[in-house]
Amino acid sequence: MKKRIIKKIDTSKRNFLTGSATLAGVAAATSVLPISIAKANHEDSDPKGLPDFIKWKNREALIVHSKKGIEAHRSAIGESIITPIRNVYIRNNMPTMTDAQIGDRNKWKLSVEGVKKPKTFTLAQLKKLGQTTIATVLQCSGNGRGFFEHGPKGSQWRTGAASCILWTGVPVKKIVSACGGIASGAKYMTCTGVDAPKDLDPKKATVERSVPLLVYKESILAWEMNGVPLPNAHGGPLRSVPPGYFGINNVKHLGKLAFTETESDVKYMKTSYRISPIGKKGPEYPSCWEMPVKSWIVRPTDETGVVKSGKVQIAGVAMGGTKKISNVRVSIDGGTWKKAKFVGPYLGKYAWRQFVFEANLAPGSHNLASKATAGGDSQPELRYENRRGYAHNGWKDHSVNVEVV
Ligand SMILES: Nc1nc2c(c(=O)[nH]1)N[C@H]1C(S)=C(S)[C@@H](COP(=O)(O)O)O[C@H]1N2
Ligand SMILES: [Mo]
Repeated sequence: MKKRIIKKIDTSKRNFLTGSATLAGVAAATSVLPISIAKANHEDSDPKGLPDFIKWKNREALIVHSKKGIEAHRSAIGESIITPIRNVYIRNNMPTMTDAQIGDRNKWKLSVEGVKKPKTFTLAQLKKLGQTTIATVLQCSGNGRGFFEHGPKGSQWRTGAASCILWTGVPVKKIVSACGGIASGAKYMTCTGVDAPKDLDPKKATVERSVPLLVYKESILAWEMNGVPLPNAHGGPLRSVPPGYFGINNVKHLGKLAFTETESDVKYMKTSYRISPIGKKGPEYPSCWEMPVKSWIVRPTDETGVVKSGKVQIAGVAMGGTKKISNVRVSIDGGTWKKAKFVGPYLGKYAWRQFVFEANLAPGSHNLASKATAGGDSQPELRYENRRGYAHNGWKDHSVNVEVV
């Protein structure tokens, strides 16, 4: 096993603020406190630098799979409940919109359709309708894909295409009432991003996602993330947040909110993000919607350095998707389970819950695993094999092996 080096980040070096950082990006970057995290062994696994549009992010915390897929190291997401923006993963189907494309943020337009009185709002007008703050887990449907053995296409995420975010924005309910209510016959809330480059076929490039209608009651359209204006890279100036639903349904650069009788027929709804058996695909398979219960250990891991025998704090995060987490159990021997303690604040059922289990570890190899329960569902031992490696919540693959000395 490779030894990882712990390194204190020198926050006096503000050179991440140069380059193409946007105003919101700068705000995001400077809003975090100095932290100490594990430095990856970049030599073999991770030689790439950060792409220009996220130069302000925390290079030490991230694994760069490609320009469109950047995840956080296991030890870089969960030490405090809210994930610092500089450590939050990026998944782009389409390129992040630039300041020039976005223009004046307050004049950003959102059209609302499938309501009694369709309207177009500017962001400034939306801000006058109401505001709230919610904590949710943002997680890519493919988080954990790297554990599948059949080699599914896409970023080989392990645990780090996930984060816990505080979003501020307007409840969709408020928009609905400002538009006289939902038109009759609607069965879905459909959100459309306007990031697709104009020269591409809109049916193939538009990120448009439908979720079951009632999700609107809990959803917000957010313009702030962890207390700063939503950075372009995370979908600024406006993004939909349907709590408990996989990342893809959290549409960035939101230009349209519609209540529709049918699901969108764009590729990203119809055929992509469908959980199908290996070798099969098509719109008849379930969409990546609600996230299943899941947990994983963030410390100790093989990234956090040498573990000394004796009392060890095993810490992790647990999420219930749309359900409240009821308990987390930890095993230090790959099979016997004991209850872990919840620590940190309860930020509502859509946030994740930090847990700690105090173990007595003898020298030698240990397999540390966690298993969460929410709304009566417990994590399965094994992954559900599927073509694109979606929705992995099996506890075994997510366990960690540590060497105790
Ligand atoms: N408009 C738009 N929305 C989008 C995407 C995109 O490319 N364009 N990517 C989706 C995917 S697959 C995920 S996992 C999340 C990633 O959000 P993040 O990059 O802010 O972490 O945004 C989703 N919303
Ligand atoms: Mo995703």
